[in-house]
Amino acid sequence: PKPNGDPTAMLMKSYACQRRTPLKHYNSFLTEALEILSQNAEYNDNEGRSVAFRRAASVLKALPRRVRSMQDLRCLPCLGDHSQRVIKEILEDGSSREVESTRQSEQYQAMKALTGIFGVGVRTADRWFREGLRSPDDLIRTGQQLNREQQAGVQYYDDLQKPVTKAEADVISDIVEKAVHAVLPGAEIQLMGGFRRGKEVGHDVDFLITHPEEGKEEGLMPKITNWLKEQGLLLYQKTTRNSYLEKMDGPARASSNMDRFERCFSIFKLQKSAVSCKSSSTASAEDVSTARESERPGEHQSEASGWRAVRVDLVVSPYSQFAFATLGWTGSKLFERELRRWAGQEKHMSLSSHALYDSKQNLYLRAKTEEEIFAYLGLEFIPPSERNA
Ligand code: DCP
Ligand code: MG
Repeated sequence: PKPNGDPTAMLMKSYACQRRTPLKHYNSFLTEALEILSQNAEYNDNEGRSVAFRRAASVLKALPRRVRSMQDLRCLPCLGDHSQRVIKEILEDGSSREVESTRQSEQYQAMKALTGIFGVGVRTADRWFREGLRSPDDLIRTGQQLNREQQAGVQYYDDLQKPVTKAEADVISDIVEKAVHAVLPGAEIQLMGGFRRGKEVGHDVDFLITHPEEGKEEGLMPKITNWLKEQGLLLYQKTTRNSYLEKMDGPARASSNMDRFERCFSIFKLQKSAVSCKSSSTASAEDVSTARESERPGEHQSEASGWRAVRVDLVVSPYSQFAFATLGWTGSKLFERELRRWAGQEKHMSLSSHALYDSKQNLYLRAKTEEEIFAYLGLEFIPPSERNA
């Protein structure tokens, strides 16, 4: 279709990694609705449908103005019939019946509560839902078998539901930096994920760690976690070893989106007194008054103590893979997915958090910076703050 002189439509590229998507945009009233349908599709194990709704939402996030009529959507990519129907209904009636009934549905609410537990994925949550379980309380009440991760997830459920603020992330950055430098001077630490994209809150705090002398980073994680444990800063941790081998994991497996770095999934014990007054304004009276309607036995009662639990992910990367790891751990998840799709479909390359492989030339493309990777991919460089696709 011809763009008809509408500059917005003309400029809207179809891959999210070709566009600038700021954190704050004009169409949350539409994107939140589409993302509920996306989430619900994910709960129903329908990945294709889930991605379609997420792509539609992402296009609206990149628009420079609020959508007021269906005319505004002319020539925009990624808006399927279903998404358009939902948008039309919201524009005309203020809300979509499908979205509202999904939001209220027992399945959606239970899946949200159950997958909200650290260590619980869609499959496990779905099995529990079919068995009649609806919440963390139900798991305890019925004495469900839980692994160590899920036990921690239930124990710290309320704390881990609360968004982590930037001020809290900064305090944790200082702690991680101190820990890493105590065990390996010269190591470099970078804040990743949503906070690198400029988010003010997150569900966890992500860090990438490396050392300019390749090899020095080997076996680093156990040293970091031991230091943290000795200081009494860790409530839970599970470290998985680096299992990346270029020969085996490169071109053949680069489409798998699980990376193979040495990685630590942890729960930090964060002293509230350590978080500066910047954040005390965000810990409002509301939090306190709405807290504790259902107290779980054995659960940490955050309001009564001087600390809270915070999910922290630590990743160690060899220096030669650091640029790829940085790109892969900055997100958003959709932006990452679109980068890999662009590489494969448009460039005959495979991109992972470890490497970029060019299938035409049969070689690995080395990079020291994110900018170089965008250049190899033939993409304009998009800074982290505009990767909020
Ligand atoms: N990531 C990925 N694949 C994984 C895990 C993470 O590509 N299996 C990337 C994309 C994410 C980033 O790492 O943006 C961090 O993951 P999070 O789940 O922490 O996502 P965010 O940090 O973006 O969001 P939040 O603010 O909810 O933590
Ligand atoms: Mg994160």
